[in-house]
Amino acid sequence: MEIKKLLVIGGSDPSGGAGIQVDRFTAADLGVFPYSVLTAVIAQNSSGVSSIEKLSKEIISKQLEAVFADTNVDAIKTGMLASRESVEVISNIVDEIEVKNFVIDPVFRSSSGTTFLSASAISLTKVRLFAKARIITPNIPEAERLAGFPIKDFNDVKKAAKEIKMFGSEWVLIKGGHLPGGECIDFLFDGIVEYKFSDKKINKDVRGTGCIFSTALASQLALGQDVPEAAEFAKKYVGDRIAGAICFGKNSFQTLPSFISQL
Ligand code: PXL
Repeated sequence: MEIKKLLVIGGSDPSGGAGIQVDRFTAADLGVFPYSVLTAVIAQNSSGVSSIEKLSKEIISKQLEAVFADTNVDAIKTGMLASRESVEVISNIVDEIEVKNFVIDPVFRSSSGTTFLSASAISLTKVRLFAKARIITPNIPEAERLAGFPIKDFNDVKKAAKEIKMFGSEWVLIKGGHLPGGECIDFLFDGIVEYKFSDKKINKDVRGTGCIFSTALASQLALGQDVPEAAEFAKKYVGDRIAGAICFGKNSFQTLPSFISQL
């Protein structure tokens, strides 16, 4: 059997609730081998972020070179990009290797609200990275930032998806979890076809759900599924992780991969 490979690029969370650690768990849980390149080291736990050290352009570049000197990957997923410099380095490598399944989770803040990406780095991400992506997966606050207007209901979600699609990605998926109501409705759009994926909202303070969702989606793309199938799968998978999340720390809940949990 051929093993599929996913490269995740993002920040480190020592508590394993978000970032690279949860990305690696997720890919492995879905039978995909995870490569990982760090953009930042973050001191954080279930109560929040206490410190961030962004890695230099040079070491990010060297990590990418080290991975690609050995192997090709079937998909790349980016999470926290940390700086303008890392956006540039990643943009260059994506041009060189021409990966088909490039998934961008536009992480601007931590789950607890700490800023992860400056306004100028967000602008650069839009211009340099989005057009190379197979899919980008903003949540509601990220979609508001990208579209430039507030999102109050599902109609606004559709308008925002159209706006964000203009940056040139093949697909846009807006995660609806931050909207009011008992349902969490995700909207997937390729410029023509619209898909809606709906699930019951679970009221639990769980970190890293966006990381899990985008990594599950990228893993399914690496395994050969098409985008709507992969998005539907990822929603169900992250729903199970939220349902099975437990409290290890003092505040937010911790997700567990299915090889540890019963779900
Ligand atoms: O969930 C977004 C995210 C991404 N990457 C890292 C994080 C978080 C949220 O806290 O810590 C490293």
